Amino acid sequence: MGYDMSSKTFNKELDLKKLKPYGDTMNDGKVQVSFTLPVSNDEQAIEAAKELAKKMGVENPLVAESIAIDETFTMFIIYGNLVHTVNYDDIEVIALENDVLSKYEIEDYIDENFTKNIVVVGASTGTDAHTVGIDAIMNMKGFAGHYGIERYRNIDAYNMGSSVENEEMIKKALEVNADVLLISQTVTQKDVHIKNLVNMIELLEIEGLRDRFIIIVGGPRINHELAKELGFDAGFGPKKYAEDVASFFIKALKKD
Ligand code: B12
Repeated sequence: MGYDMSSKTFNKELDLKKLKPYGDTMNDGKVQVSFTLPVSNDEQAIEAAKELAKKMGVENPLVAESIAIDETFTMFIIYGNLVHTVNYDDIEVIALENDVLSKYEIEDYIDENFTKNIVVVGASTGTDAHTVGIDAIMNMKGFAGHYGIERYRNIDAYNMGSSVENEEMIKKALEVNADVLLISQTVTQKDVHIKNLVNMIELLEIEGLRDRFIIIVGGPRINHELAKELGFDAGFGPKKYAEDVASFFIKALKKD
């Protein structure tokens, strides 16, 4: 499956069983990769970066940028041709089936199906100090043209901010009689998010509270499959907004 630049003998027909990246010709495998090496920026470092790229399956690596971060760290941007392919037909995902309504449709749905406002408590939990994700979902002003749920007429939203301990969030949820918990996790280094999310579910289970709330997690590295695996009701990643999550929880609450 090599890429022979000189003879250009590679097959230029799209084959979903051997899917690979596209640059300007079908199956050319063009990719850009970026990483940092803990060495100084010199010829030896550039060669090491190329060798690593080749080991990743990037043929004809071109080091487009080698930038000294300081005397002993260098960041590289490399272009090349990926040799690997995937069989697209074999790819299976556990995706959330979610019929997304508009803000106004969600408000109407709540009017028609519930006798009280929906109460939502949100936070970025554990040691996580990132607030922009949870704010994007909750803040009145919204994000990227999507109003946050604080603006929804019949949702009472409590945004606790960041670095909120799981115990503290549960306490607040009980205090305001929450229906839904929204948890944001951005930092995934050393799987800290997994430990923290598992701890949240364990705490709720110990207290016999797991089924009392719809519990949803979101963040840049969160998807629905991971969320379900960890015991959450749903998971949302990038490019998801208040309408996505609210459409999910109103219907999940209706089912209960
Ligand atoms: C801003 C920022 C910070 C700010 C945060 C300020 C603040 N008030 O939030 C500060 C400077 C504090 C910071 C600190 C750190 N950061 Co930082 N930070 C970022 C940065 C640049 C942007 C993140 C962001 O705001 N994204 C915008 C939001 C809108 O996107 P989002 O979070 O994905 O949210 C969307 C979805 O994921 C989803 N979503 C998110 N949450 C939820 C929740 C629910 C319920 C739902 C439904 C959906 C949902 O909806 C949102 C809208 O679509 C990223 C790099 C980047 N460009 O992404 C690094 C980044 C996230 N940070 C990183 C790191 C490592 C750190 C530090 C550990 C650095 C350090 N060594 O100190 C610390 C950690 C501090 C801590 N204890 O948490 C890494 C994380 C790597 C990893 N995989 O773990 C990143 C990716 C940078 C990098 N490339 O290394 N950071």
